[in-house]
Amino acid sequence: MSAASTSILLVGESGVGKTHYGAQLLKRLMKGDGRLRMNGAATNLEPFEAALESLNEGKAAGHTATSTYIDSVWPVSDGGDHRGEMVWPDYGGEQIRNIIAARRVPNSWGTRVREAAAWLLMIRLQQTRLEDDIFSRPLADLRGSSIENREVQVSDQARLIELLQMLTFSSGATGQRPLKRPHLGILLTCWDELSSEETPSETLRARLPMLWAFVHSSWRSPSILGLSALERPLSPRDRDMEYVSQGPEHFGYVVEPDGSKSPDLTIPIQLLLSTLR
Ligand SMILES: Nc1nc2c(ncn2[C@@H]2O[C@H](COP(=O)(O)OP(=O)(O)OP(=O)(O)O)[C@@H](O)[C@H]2O)c(=O)[nH]1
Ligand SMILES: [Mg+2]
Repeated sequence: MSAASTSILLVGESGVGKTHYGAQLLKRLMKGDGRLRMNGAATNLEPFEAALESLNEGKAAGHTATSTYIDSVWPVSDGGDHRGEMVWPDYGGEQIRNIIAARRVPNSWGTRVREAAAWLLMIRLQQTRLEDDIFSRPLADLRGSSIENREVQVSDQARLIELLQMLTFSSGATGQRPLKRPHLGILLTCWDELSSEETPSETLRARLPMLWAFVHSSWRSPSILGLSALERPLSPRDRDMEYVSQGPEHFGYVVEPDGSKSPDLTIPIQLLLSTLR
């Protein structure tokens, strides 16, 4: 099997938690006590190592600069037949926002989405606007509001659907639905902020029903998981002394599709990898 056919691309807007997940995952993969471990030399780990240093001090790391576009490629394996590569472009998430706003997929991204066998889309529900959109706003509310001055914004779920449609189009996956390739995983990040007792799929369905429906009509069995890479909020200035004394590797969990929690942060990647045969 060629390396390109088992690569997983991580996609997420700014502030969803890509860098912090990367830092936490890196440590687990190196330690190798989860379902996946590092299987060779990873490239360009600097942004993640810098974030890990902040976590070791009990602090949150900073935002990744927009221009930063470093391909960090991590070879991973489950110790058995499943081997793959995570393509972790530690880009500032504005690049994703720009793709949506400009409706243009840059060449670098075109190549990336074409080469990946699976995409892992990270969404931070707390960051998505829950305001009414045109479909949910009662018409009576519109009466009296000035049409000229009202800024019309597309809802967040419509934006995410558009992003998936653009990426699907540029990947050349224009065949019959549900799509076989690329596989899709959705990771609901910063799960600790949600205080949801439901499964990740139910939570996504309740919060972003149109996106949920789109994803289920376009992919046969998208894997939807929850993630709290840090387990609690951290400040960039004040140190969290428990983090310092216990170490960041004792924090963070994944919520599996059935709702059960596991401290093994490699599960979302391992589940996607196991579908790529
Ligand atoms: N509560 C909580 N906050 C988190 C978690 N993971 C990340 N954060 C916070 O979310 C913010 C954004 O995280 P980043 O990892 O920098 O996000 P990013 O996707 O890399 O963002 P860009 O670099 O701007 O693209 C930071 O302030 C983190 O402290 C988590 O599991 N729980
Ligand atoms: Mg970042």
